[in-house]
Amino acid sequence: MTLEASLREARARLTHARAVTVLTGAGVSADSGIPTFRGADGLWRNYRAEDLATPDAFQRDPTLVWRWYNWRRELIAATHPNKAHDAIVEMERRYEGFWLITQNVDGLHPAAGSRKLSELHGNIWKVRCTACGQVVENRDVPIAILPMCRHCGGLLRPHIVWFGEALDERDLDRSRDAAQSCEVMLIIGTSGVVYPAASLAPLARASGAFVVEINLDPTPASGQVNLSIQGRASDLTPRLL
Ligand code: BV8
Ligand code: ZN
Repeated sequence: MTLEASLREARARLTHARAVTVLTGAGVSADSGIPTFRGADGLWRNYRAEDLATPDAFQRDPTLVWRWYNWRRELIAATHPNKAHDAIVEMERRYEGFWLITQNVDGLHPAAGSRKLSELHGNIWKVRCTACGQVVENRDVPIAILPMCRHCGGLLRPHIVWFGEALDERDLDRSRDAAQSCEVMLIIGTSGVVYPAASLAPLARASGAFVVEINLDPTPASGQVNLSIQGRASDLTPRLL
């Protein structure tokens, strides 16, 4: 099917939909200049996820982990939402039943104006106290290392879900509900390898949704969706409106 035909089919499905759910990954922020995780310019290229985005790494060397997150804060602070983020905000306005599920921690979706969203893996602009659990927003670039809790003096960590850590149950429940109740699910810019986020598209499909993937490269999900459209999220997402 040509690109034009695929976009036409996706638009037709969206026109008749009452409820739409969107799932995004790092590919939706790539055109804002934020490197993805597993692509050629991937974030993990210089670091291995296992070395840094884990509770053990933070336990072992919190300074190294905070240095890595400061590097990402500086990177992200210089970026802005792109046309893909804006198009998703427009969808939130158009559909009475709308939910956005993002795996991204860069905060570009709320910055663009998305409100009906779950940040499944947390948000780089929030910190959590390892002692009292208080979560606060902190936009220092860089954040002074090692940051301590104003409330109790405990060590602060990024409010981000690391590998081996459980996702927030409410976020997961809300996301599963949004996957099961939508007529159309858009999967945009994710390699579909990280669980449990990667289980949401099959869940939507099994619940009868028409699932559309927009991604630069084929992914393990490409064969399982109803429509797989290859291209840049910032180019294709606005063309779905
Ligand atoms: C958990 C935080 C259990 C760090 C991240 C089976 C079931 C359950 C768990 C597992 C399982 N198998 C393995 C696991 C463990 C693990 C996992 O899934 N591992 C994978 C690697 C195999 N899962 C976990 O550990 C999760 N926790 O399950 O805990 C548990 C339960 C109860 C009690 C205790 C424990 C936690 C997962 C969260 C991990 N945290 N990040 C940080 O970000 O600082 S994951 C990390 O990968 C990022 O958050 C990112 O969001 C996520 C997914 O990556 P993508 O967004 O897809 O990015 P990627 O680069 O991979 O792909 C980008 C895509 O975009 C590419 O396809 C590319 O082609 C495309 N693209 C590029 N440019 C563009 C584009 N597309 C469009 N336009 C463009 N311009
Ligand atoms: Zn505290």
